[in-house]
Amino acid sequence: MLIKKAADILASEITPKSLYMNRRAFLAGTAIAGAVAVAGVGVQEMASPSEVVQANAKIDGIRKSSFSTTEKITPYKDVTNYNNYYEFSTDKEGPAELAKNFKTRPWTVTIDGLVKKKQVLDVDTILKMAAPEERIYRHRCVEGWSIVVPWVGFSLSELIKRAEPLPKARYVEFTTLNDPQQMPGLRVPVLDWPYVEGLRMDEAMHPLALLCFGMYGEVLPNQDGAPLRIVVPWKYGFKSAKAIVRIRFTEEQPINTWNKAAPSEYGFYSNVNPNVDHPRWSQAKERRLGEFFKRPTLMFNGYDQVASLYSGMDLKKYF
Ligand SMILES: Nc1nc2c(c(=O)[nH]1)N[C@H]1C(S)=C(S)[C@@H](COP(=O)(O)O)O[C@H]1N2
Ligand SMILES: [Mo]
Repeated sequence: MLIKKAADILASEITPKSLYMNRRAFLAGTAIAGAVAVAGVGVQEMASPSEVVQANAKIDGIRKSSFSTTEKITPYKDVTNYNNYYEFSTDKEGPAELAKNFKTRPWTVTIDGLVKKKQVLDVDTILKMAAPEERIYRHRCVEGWSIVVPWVGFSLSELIKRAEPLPKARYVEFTTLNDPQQMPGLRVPVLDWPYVEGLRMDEAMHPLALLCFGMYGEVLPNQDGAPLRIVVPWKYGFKSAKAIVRIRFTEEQPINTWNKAAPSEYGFYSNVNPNVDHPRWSQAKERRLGEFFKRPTLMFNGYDQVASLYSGMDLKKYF
């Protein structure tokens, strides 16, 4: 997306000193955030020392889902070697290699904000909340490519309802891990880290919104967002945050990272919409990874069942 900007910053602005200072500020910040989280939140299920997860480990007991498309599945090697994951690299071929040794255990997710049950949950506790389903979804990147992926997970609503949001909670915010030791892209100020995304509560509660921890029958590869990510198939790919560590319930609309970076190009809603061009390119067509000819992009990426969430909204204004 902002690759040119990243290259410019890289060439001109980063000095070893500024990197060093950023890193110190980061370390101080996490120490404080950690203390606040433990003091202010009922730690119900703190990380039990979970075992290391093997890459490509099979997930047992996966059910099929009626939400799956019957379209041709994109080859695994394409989906796992062409990734947007700026915490590792702005180069799409980069994350596969750079995320190889990323540690996904122990891993906790902080649930906070406007909920009855503020808590810090071990990721393995979350994975046991509901039976895993295979959801074969179309996935459309704002940049014009798309993939069809057999994700594994369950509806995000399963987690949300257990957290018991307060009536005031109107939005859900997702935050990605911010660990520059492990994620080299975080040392480049191409985005305002950490990566933050959000959904309106009714979007997050829609059964299609997936809390995802696997693909192709196996645990998520690191470059695709292990150990836990969101997949919102009717929205452009950047709404689907990877490696999430915090789920916060808010009254105000969250400020999502890409909207902050380029508000005229990336909105909060970002529903797939062939009729609303990106300021720098058309969104009318897309290219499936591994295919040559482009195909038309469908409204809501073909997920018409979400249309009622937006009835009465001007989707050109709320892009
Ligand atoms: N934390 C984080 N999540 C992210 C991104 C990112 O850079 N960082 N990129 C987004 C974009 S632009 C896309 S298209 C999808 C890509 O997911 P995939 O690599 O599994 O295909 O992840 C999204 N989630
Ligand atoms: Mo994307």
